[in-house]
Amino acid sequence: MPVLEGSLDGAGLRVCVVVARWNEFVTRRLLEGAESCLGERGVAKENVTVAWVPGAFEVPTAARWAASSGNFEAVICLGAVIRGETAHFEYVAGGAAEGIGAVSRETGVPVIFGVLTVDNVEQALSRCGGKDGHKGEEAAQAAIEMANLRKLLS
Ligand code: INI
Repeated sequence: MPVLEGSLDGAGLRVCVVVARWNEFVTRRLLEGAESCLGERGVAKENVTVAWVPGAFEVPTAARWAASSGNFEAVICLGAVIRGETAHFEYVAGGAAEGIGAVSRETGVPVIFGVLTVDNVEQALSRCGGKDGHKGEEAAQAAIEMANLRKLLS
């Protein structure tokens, strides 16, 4: 029985990182983690494109532009939606999650969900280099693995 797994070798991959400016003090950390992980895994600096958007709600739209361009093997979506700061948390977080999933399924390009949906700032910071790991790095790793798995399966 064949068992396939995408490697974590990023050589030759072209990656677009879509990052929300809202809560930039968090999303910039997510971006730094993603960029350093991509570099460590062998993705060339010139093959990483960063696209800033206003907030998490806009992330799926830019991700679709990138995914359907044919220019990237993977798209990483980064954002931070913090419940305490918005009365429409569910709409923003849900819209981002639903939209990102839809782009990935409809284009076939791995579009990785690196949007934090948390209750407060403390939880957000602990997930971008604090005690709960680094979601930016995790998203970058998932992007490489999925891009390489796609090559094996299609
Ligand atoms: N966008 C975020 O990325 N995080 C948030 O916590 C947030 N809050 O709190 O409202 C947020 N709102 C902006 C939203 O993503 C859109 O940019 C805006 O509604 C314009 O469409």
